[in-house]
Amino acid sequence: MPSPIRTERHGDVLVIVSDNPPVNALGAAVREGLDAAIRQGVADASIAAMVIRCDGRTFFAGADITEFGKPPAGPMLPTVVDTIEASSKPVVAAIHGTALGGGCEVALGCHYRVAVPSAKLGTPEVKLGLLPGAGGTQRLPRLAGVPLAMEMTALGDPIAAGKAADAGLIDRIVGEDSLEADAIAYAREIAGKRPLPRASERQARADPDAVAAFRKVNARRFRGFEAPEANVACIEKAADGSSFADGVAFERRSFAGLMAGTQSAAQRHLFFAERQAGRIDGIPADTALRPVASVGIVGAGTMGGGIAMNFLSAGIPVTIVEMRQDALDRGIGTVRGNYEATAAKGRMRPEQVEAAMGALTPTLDFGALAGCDLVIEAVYETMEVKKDIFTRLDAICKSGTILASNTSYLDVDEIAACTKRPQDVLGMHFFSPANVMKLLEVVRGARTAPDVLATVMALARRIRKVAVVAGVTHGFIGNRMLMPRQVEAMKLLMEGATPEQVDRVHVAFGMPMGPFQMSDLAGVDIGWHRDPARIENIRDALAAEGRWGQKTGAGFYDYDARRQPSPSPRVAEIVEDFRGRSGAPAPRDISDQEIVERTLYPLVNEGALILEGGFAQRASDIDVVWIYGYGWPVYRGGPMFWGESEGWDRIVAGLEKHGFEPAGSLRAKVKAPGAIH
Ligand code: 3H9
Repeated sequence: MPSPIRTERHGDVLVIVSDNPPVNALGAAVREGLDAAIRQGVADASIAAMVIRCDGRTFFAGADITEFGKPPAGPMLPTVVDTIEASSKPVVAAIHGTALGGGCEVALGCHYRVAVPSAKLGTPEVKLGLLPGAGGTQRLPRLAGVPLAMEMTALGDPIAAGKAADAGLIDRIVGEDSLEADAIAYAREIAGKRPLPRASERQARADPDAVAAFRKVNARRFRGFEAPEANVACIEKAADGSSFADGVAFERRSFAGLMAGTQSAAQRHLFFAERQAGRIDGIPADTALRPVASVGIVGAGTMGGGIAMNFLSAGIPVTIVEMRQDALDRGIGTVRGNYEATAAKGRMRPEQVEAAMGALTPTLDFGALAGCDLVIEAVYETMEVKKDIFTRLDAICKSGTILASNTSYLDVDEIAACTKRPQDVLGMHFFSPANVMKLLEVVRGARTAPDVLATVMALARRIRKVAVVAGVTHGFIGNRMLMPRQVEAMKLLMEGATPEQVDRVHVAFGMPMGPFQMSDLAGVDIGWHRDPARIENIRDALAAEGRWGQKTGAGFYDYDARRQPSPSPRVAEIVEDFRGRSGAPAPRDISDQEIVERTLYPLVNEGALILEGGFAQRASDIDVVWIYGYGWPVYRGGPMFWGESEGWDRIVAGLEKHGFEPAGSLRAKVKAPGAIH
């Protein structure tokens, strides 16, 4: 195999070039080549300075994540970075694209850094449950100061070249199209300067109050995660007067500890899961896509408006149809209000708000959808209403228009069957609030054409969603798995648990909220038959009393004027009443562990059944659904990853103990452990 690293002489400057597509990850061959090239430059008396740059779309995007967990090969990255820094001749990093993680650390090991204006620098290791492990936590604060180093490492977001230059991380911003030439010229300028500026030889100083404030401000965001605090601790170490060597030793220990833990394994799993989710089994990657230059939406309610915003924000014009003017006005008002709120927070410019609103055409005329490339129906969940809309769309839309339903449960094949073009029909299940939530379940009907599915999956990327292909099954992936959890949560109430206890266990697990908090937020009346005289379960009783959740100030909890919940004596009475009427045994103490086993194990089991039925392409897709659609804690990797780390034998035993029938594939896993696919 030829080395991905080559060297090119430009007079007395040696340019070291990496060509390791797609993102110049620092795999073993790259590290080996870099190490050898630096030594070559140092040894060659005719070379005065060196430049490191990358071919392709980016500077090194980090260590090669696929190597993690495998036996080490070649020189280790910290050693390579030390070799660069120790060079007796100046080394200049020439940065374009993204210098991330180990790539940023290579740049920090260089004596100088130049970058094009569009370049970004970052240490996103925290998003993989890690920290910069090649001296980054020690060099970064020494160069950029503790506050920025804390932000970059513990939050993981990259910064633009301009900001990096202001912070002292970049020595010169060079021409967007003349990176190499400008870097060589810069190398010649500094070639004779001594001593060489080495980050490791500088001092960092921390303000303890600022560090404490940083921890406090981000406490919520860091809840449950191990890596952010480990990053902060390393930055503190760099600034507590310890030697660079001691700081690096501290960093190495922390890095190794995180790498061996389940959180990082979970987060690395998600990195690849998210990228894998976009691939459609059985459809060639080069399938010709249908152009989507205009979108129609039926229904300007909360969902319709939120869905519209995704396209408007991506510059795709939207025609939105309602039946009544007041509903249309209300919907458009909400869209504008949302954009203006974003602008007020400084995340959008007023002219961007106007551009987005200018691309929105509100109308009462259904016929205005005729020319749209994609029409998404977002009305309420009644099959008859949906069928009526699809029949009308079928009659008016031009040939080739993709017709999508935003249904959360209904049979997409049945909807498609009322059209003469079932091949053009599929589900696009957005999650509420649709302008915020990243997940999109793309529901592939039995007759959905491959190019229709491929087009919508590609479109999802354009509107910055994480899309997952689901099959036609009640509730698709996410909501189908939610159902057993909700059923069991209600049973737990009858047996003696309280909504507070069940929710607390879920929040402690890392979910943003528990099943009862979720019901109160979504609306206890969702799916209610609307007959106050017909009370068959606790939910009916709540709904009949107008306890519809947060919106009515009462649900499974009581709410004060600021929507702060408190335990509800009335709910306790209702539960007690039901218990009496149904002849259920007296309430008993229920352990937190039982709540986990009875609400989360069946959810995982349902995931296995979904896979067995072919309604999800792969287990990692299910994990993506739960992370991006339901707030499953990232550090637990999604339900299927968690099931494996919990142990399939434990899951199966727990299911059986509580009277559930474990999926066949889970039983099989007990005999042959490993990941479920
Ligand atoms: C680290 O550096 C640890 C060190 O501190 C310590 C060491 C001791 N490795 O995202 P894309 C693949 S940890 C291997 O679709 P984009 C990716 O899987 C690392 N593979 O492109 C995909 O493959 P496929 C810290 C990688 O343009 C393909 O490249 N660095 C890596 O949307 C294209 O990726 C990071 O965490 C990698 N490091 O975004 C940066 N990176 O086509 C992680 C990507 O088969 N990477 N791949 O699915 C990113 O954030 C984005 O990939 C990037 C490009 C912004 C670079």
